[in-house]
Amino acid sequence: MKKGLLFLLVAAIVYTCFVSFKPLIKTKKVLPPAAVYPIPSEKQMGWHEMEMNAFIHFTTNTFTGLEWGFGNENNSIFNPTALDATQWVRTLKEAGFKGVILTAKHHDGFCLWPSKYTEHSIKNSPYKNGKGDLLKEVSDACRKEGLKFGVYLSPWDRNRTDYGPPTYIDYYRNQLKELFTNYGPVFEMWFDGANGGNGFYGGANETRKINGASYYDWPNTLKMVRSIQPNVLFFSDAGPDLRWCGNERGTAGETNWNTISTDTLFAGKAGIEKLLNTGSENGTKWVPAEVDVSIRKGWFYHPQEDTLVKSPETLFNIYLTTVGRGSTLLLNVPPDQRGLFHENDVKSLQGFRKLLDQEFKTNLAKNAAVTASSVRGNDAAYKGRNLTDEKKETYWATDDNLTKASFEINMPQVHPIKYILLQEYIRLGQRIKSFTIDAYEDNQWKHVASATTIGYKRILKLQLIKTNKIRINILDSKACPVLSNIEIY
Ligand code: FUL
Repeated sequence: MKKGLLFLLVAAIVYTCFVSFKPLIKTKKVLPPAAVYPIPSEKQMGWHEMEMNAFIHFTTNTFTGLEWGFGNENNSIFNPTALDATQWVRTLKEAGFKGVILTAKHHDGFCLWPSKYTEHSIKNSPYKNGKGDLLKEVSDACRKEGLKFGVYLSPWDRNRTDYGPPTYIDYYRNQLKELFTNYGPVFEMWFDGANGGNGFYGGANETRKINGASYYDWPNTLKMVRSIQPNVLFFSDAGPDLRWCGNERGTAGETNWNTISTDTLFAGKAGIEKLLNTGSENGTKWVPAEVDVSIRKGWFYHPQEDTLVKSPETLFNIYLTTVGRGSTLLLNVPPDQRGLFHENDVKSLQGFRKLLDQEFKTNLAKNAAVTASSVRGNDAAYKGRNLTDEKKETYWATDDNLTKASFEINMPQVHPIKYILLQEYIRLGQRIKSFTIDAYEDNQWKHVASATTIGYKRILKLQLIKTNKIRINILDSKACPVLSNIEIY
């Protein structure tokens, strides 16, 4: 009897400790993988997620037929007759673009806002009898439609007498102050490295080259702009926030590292195109590549190019070689002399949207079962199934010592498949160096693709296959792989 009581007492104590107080007992937590530096800043992360932005090139060139205005254009030629900034922004929004970057001033020096520092501007043009302000019209339209607004202000100015001497830098900075003070938040500032040498320069009509490494004194210019708007992202050949991709054809590198060492780079430096295109595996800074490309042959509208607007299919292929290679697309759509996107451009953008919706209609991997070769600490927090839950904050990860791993997606039914989309969890750094894809078809595994980097997003187009099983083999990685998403179409 006594023994029985003792037993009951012990049982009660054990129960109390291990069952009723269970939430108080700590299970050993598996720590997330350590970041592989450098990693994106919060604002760079936001930019990655935008994926598609638009450029708008508009100035006196639209009326003269030039691509690079000489700087001696008469203000009176700038006269759009039916300008509608809302038509621009809505068309872009409907096509899926998230931000707009407007050429506030191109190389010809003509300003699309009534700058108080020059007479070479919209304020002396017939447009709205000199009362027009396109920075205001476009930034207002963007705010109304929910797109972000950015500016391009050409450092090279072929109109200015003082381009070359240091006083021009004050002029340039004064203009930046106007742009960053008067038009609301600017998400991106685009610094163009171009300098073709010759120009009007206030009547001098000569060639002026500057030292691109030192003339503009970028560090102090950026400091000044950041003191007005700390959240702006600076684009130039050399960053510091976003880099040029090295070409204007719409192709990011097939190997595309978001990392690069910028110490010896500057905007306009020759011979660095290849490096900019691929970035470098061991680069010391996170400076992702942005891909600028025009929907037309030129950056500005020219009527003779109305038949040369890129087709929806070409734009879709550009999407695959930009967003599909982990970059952001910056597609230029230039308004015509009326001040409207031309009908052909609008049609092409609509067709592009249709293609995107059609090709990426149903994600066959959504909620599919995943078997991974390894799961970090066997902890469900890092399970393979995180890859197919369509949540960007969950990810699959392996143990630290692994740089090779694989996972298999099992779909309930066999489907024809054309695209595989993968995303690394880049908040912990870009890691993967090479991977292959196999598909299970005719009772066997078949190799269907090989590639190098993934980064924010990688989309691979496959020869059409029919399968219900896909296997991703990570062959090499800078540290243990950390992937957040797979989609199959
Ligand atoms: C280049 C410029 O020279 C072109 O006119 C255009 O603005 C393009 C986006 O950048 O460097």
